Amino acid sequence: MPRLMLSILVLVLTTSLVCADDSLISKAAPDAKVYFIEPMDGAVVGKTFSVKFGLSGMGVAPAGTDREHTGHHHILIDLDSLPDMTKPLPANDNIKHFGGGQTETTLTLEPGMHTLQLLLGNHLHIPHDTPVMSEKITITVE
Ligand SMILES: [Cu+2]
Repeated sequence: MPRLMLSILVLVLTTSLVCADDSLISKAAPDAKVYFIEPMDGAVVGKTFSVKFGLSGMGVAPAGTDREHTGHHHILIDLDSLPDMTKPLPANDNIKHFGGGQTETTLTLEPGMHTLQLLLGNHLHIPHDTPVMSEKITITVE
C-alpha cells in the first residue's frame, strides 16, 4: 500500500512539473507573422546597416511583461540550426535579444554573405507555441 501511495505521489508531482513547464510557453496568435521590413532578401548592404522588424497579428512587449499574444524580437545571425524552441533563447553573437521592445536596430557584420532570421520570444525569451519566425533571408555585406 505505501508503495502505491508513493507511485501516486510521484505521478502527481511529475504531472504538476510538466504543467508548470508548459505554462512557461506562451501561445502564439494563429495569424501571427514576423518579417523583415528591411533589408530585403538578397540585399547588398554596407558594413553597418539598419534592420527593421515587422510583426502582424501580435504585439511587441518588453521582456518580463507577460501579456497575451505579445513578445519581443530576436535576430538569429548566421545560425545553421534552430535553437531549442522550448527553452529561453541564449544571448550570444548569433542570437540578439531586443528585450526592450525595439522594432529596429543597426547591425555591423563582416563583409560577405550572411543569413538573418527573426524569431519572437515571450516574456521569458522562450519562443511561442507555435514559434513565430520569419523567412531566413540572405544578404551580402560589402
Ligand atoms: Cu529575448
